[in-house]
Amino acid sequence: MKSCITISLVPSLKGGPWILWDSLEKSVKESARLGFDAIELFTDGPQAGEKNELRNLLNETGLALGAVGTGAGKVLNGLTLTHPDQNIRAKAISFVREMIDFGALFNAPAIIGSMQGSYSESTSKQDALNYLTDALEELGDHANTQGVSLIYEPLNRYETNLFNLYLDACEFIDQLSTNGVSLLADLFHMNIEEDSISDSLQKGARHLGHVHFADSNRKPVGNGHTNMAPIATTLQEIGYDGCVSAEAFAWPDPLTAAKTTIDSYRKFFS
Ligand code: LER
Ligand code: MN
Repeated sequence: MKSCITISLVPSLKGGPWILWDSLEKSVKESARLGFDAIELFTDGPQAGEKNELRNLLNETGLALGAVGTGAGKVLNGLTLTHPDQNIRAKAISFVREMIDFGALFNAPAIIGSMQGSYSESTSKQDALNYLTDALEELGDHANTQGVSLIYEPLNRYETNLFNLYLDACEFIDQLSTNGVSLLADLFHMNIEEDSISDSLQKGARHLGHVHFADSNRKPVGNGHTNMAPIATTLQEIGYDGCVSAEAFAWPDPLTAAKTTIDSYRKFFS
């Protein structure tokens, strides 16, 4: 497994669940200094920093790019893959495509979290699921051509009404034709929704592609009441070898949050 930490390059979203908020250079260097293996980037689009800055920083520090988030497509631009307006769905697909290409330059998958949207009065559940299926088929195949996977993330009930449970999302992925999509287990969302996080991870190990590492209250692991030891044991038992990526509030401040996270990672995973 790889220890990974989120870096947001979108200051207007301050207060969101990302740990480091400084410039790309400062955040990458701080992640390396603390001993993380990888970073996960949240950007406003398919670029980070100046030209070649990200590649140079990754080369210099030896860190990997673990994943790129696509949520800015929704939060900043109002796009979702299940929007009732066909034009907006098309723009959402283009945005995710560009994010896949951006991540692929560094061998990193893109994550579809809030970009999945929700069904509503103007889109039936079945229509939304059809739109999501079409988008994931197209984008999963596209990710394959770029040599990366596409990561789909079930979210808690307050953020989507499409898939809240990890195993429901597994069944949904099973019936896709593309093999380009894997799943994200966000331990914060799972703490709200699952009967047992460990059981779900065990039963759905076949699709696990990324983990968001946060405590019950979305603070860095160690500040809440999630029982992390059995979850870590399960991840080891199922042979998960991807990123354990801290997507949590920068509580009480970014540097303390980063330090708490790496300490917790070492406590549970080494
Ligand atoms: C994204 O990874 C996520 O977990 C969402 O809660 C962001 O809104
Ligand atoms: Mn997440």
